[in-house]
Amino acid sequence: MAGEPQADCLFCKIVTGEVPADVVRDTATTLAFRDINPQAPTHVLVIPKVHHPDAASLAAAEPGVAADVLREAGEVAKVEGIDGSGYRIILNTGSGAGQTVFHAHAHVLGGRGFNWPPG
Ligand code: IU
Repeated sequence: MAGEPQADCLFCKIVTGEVPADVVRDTATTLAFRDINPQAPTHVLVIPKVHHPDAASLAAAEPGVAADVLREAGEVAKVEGIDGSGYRIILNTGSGAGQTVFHAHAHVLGGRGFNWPPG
């Protein structure tokens, strides 16, 4: 059922603590932790604690939690000190766009320059 933990989902296991993560922030509805393969000096993932396969599905089913994820992305940028110089919030959606983990997550990237359009 949408929103329920999935036994085979890595990020659900990080939420329960079954799989360890370097946690940056923890709220009632979200968890923020460092990406294991950072693409920038700061690279943090913000996930909802509920399981939805991508950000659009999350927003459709639980818009309040989707808003929590975006708000937390901004809080992460502040505590990591990248809010002044600018940062990226990235929501890869679908394998063709590079999504590899099908539990909604926002990448928060900063601490270096970025190109446009993105690769
Ligand atoms: P993507 O948007 O689905 O491609 O992002 C998934 C991210 O999850 C990716 O940047 C991975 O490096 C990251 N990740 C992680 O932090 N810990 C893990 O155990 C695994 C992937 I697997």
